[in-house]
Amino acid sequence: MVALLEQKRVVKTAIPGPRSTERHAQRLQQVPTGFGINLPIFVDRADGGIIVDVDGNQIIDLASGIAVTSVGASAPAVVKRVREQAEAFTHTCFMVTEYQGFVDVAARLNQLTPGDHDKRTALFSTGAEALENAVKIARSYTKRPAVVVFDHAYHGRTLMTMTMTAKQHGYKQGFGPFAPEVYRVPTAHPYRWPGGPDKAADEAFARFTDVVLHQVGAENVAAVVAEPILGEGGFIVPAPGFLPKVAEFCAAHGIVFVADEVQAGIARTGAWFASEHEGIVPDLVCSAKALGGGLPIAAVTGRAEIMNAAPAGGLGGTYAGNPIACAAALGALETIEAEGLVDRARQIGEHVLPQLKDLAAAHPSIGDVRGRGAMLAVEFVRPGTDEPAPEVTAAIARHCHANGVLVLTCGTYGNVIRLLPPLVIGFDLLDDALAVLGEAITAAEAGAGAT
Ligand code: PLZ
Repeated sequence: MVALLEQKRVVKTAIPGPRSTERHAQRLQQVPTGFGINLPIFVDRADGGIIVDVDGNQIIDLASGIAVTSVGASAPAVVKRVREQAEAFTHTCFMVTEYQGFVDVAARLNQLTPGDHDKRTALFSTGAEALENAVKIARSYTKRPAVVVFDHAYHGRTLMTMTMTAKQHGYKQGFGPFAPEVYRVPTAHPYRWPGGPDKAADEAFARFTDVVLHQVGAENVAAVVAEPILGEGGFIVPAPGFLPKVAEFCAAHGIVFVADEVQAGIARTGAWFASEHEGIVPDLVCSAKALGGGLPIAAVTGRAEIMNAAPAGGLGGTYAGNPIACAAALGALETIEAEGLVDRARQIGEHVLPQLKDLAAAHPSIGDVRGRGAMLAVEFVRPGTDEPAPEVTAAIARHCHANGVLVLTCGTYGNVIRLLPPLVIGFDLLDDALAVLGEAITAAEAGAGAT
């Protein structure tokens, strides 16, 4: 992996610096405030583990544009294929005339997703669109209306996926009424399960079956939609055994089990798909984000008989599987294979998780550290309790940002720092970023103690 940019953290100005600050002020005159902003810096270039802003700061990227640029933000194979495709043609609409890239991406996903049954793949542009279509397909196949989702779930910002998303503030407030026939059940959250982590899988599954059988009626459920690791909701790894049982229950009741692998899929967790860690073979898999290596593309992949249930003309979209996005996806998948990035994600986890555990041992504000591969998180609480500490978390993120490390927060309670580095990042950069994170935690704990 040859990064074009110098892979080194360099803080030249305050972050955000004067140029970014000026441009941000212009943005506020042009763009609605409904778009949030994590770190208001304007980006000049990005590659490997480094983002260069317009003030010349070199910032360590622990966000990857929310798990998108796993192969780096300008991976050569992506750039080359995108350039060649743009020169050949930019668009035809796959429903108007056909092109090879769409079929090639579908074939790759049919092969890479869990299970060796006969599969089909439908391509779209965004993760939310993939989830919307998974629900449409499941309803067509089962001829049932209901969709079951989990606490802490995030599935998107469109009407259906916003309804399926758990967290109100930041995603749903003021945007209702929501779509009907969406039912929510607890997820087996080991850290926050009232009966403790050992009981989480069995008790959450008991609650799931109770709701599905007695409140909804299994015969009315088209799909159960689950993130194998919950992303925006707090990087929650469900207690082992919970999701396999849910998938088994779905199979027994003719319910389509949909894995939302939009954030966790495509090598991020040290497997091509996070479902693999528990041997789950979902009926449908939604992927997006890292699939496109930075260009917008999303997919629903699944059992041929389910995928083919939607009537002809029932699926599509003007830009669904756009040729340039397909070229980028082929470049991203090629890069993941050529550079061994599935293994690399696992190695990142093996390298970083012990360091996060050391931080947890040293810092009373850390309640939990968790994750798989390069999808890792630290949850902050008031010392000695499990009460969320979102303001401490925000202070830690601010400190990291000011010192040239881009981290993102997440979680239903806003008290989780998540680490989503590009998989091509060097270990030296990761270690540097973790040192900054450690300093940030020390400073925030001192600040919290002082107030
Ligand atoms: N499913 C599991 O993580 C997108 C959201 C950013 P889109 N997550 C980032 C924000 O605040 O808007 C996501 C996800 C999971 C679906 C989606 C939706 O994917 O490509 O953002 O539509």
